[in-house]
Amino acid sequence: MKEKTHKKRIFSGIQPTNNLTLGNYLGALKNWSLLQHDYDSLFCIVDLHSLTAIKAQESLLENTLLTAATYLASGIDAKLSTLFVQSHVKEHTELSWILTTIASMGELSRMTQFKSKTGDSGENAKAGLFCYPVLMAADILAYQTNLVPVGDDQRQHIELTRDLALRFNTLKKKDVFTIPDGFYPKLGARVMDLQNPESKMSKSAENPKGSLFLVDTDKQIMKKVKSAVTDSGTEVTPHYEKISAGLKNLFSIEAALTNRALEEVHHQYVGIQYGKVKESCGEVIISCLAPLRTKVEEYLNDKGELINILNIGAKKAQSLAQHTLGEVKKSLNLLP
Ligand code: AQP
Repeated sequence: MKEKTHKKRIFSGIQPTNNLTLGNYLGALKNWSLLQHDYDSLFCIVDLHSLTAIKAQESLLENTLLTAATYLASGIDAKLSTLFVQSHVKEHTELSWILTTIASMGELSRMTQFKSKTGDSGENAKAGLFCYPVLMAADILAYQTNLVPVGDDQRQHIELTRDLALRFNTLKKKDVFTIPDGFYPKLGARVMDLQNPESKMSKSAENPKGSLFLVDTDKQIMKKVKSAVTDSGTEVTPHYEKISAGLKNLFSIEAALTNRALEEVHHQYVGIQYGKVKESCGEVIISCLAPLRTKVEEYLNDKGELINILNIGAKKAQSLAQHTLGEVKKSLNLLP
């Protein structure tokens, strides 16, 4: 049960598997920096999750600091929010184990992210990827979270988290866990890959040309936007339904970055040649990402301060998680 606090609580995290993308920014970070003013906010760098991407382990340390710098550069204020690294709070893994005892093989094997990340690896599919959503549920439930601001791809994991929390509460006939809700942005909840607009933009996509990284230079951004896949047409038509997924993606990105309605952005481009649309959209993206990139570099220049912020955050987070774990263990009759 939650300790007395005036504000509702939000929790969210990003895996430090690589440089963060524009998808991570629009689906998660941009929202977080707005919500932190109204909620008791915890933002985690979920490094243990990224161990499931074996390749990511090579640069985990650098990417953890880069992710922390990106959180701060996106407007997360360490004085308002608790910013910390998942592996610094051991209660996440402890609670994860407890939750695996009530999660079913059936529900975990239905997770689309597990299916897409394991592909046809069959018996070689890693158990860590299978249990990934349970660790995510533990991350959220350890803090008696009310709201989880994430992108659209996380809906299924949030549903599972709610199911596990409800199941545990029902089994123990007690509200041990707060039941969290997902919070999805109206625009930018699913930024698509520029080269394959049927798939979402990802940090660890095989083809980096389809992902706009927050550390990309102006030149790289413009090059990627100019080579974004659209369709065989030449200029934007007034019928939105007839527009290709690639163009819709560019319009949605521009709308989300400039806080305008999608219809307004589409309308502005009706009758304009695709080449010009891409150039203009590229300029908007550059004008938003360039200042962010400069701030990331500034934060990275003082790694000591970054580590200090993360240590303070871990202490605050751990005291909250310990409280929940205490209640959980009591309800399970584990000897104190
Ligand atoms: N394309 C996207 N559009 C909108 N939101 C997105 N998010 C991720 N991609 C998009 C949101 O960013 C947060 C990061 O989640 P994560 O790092 O835990 O893992 P993910 O969802 O699997 O993100 P990636 O970028 O695709 O990472 P990799 O390649 O490492 O698996 C979440 O809130 C997510 O919704």
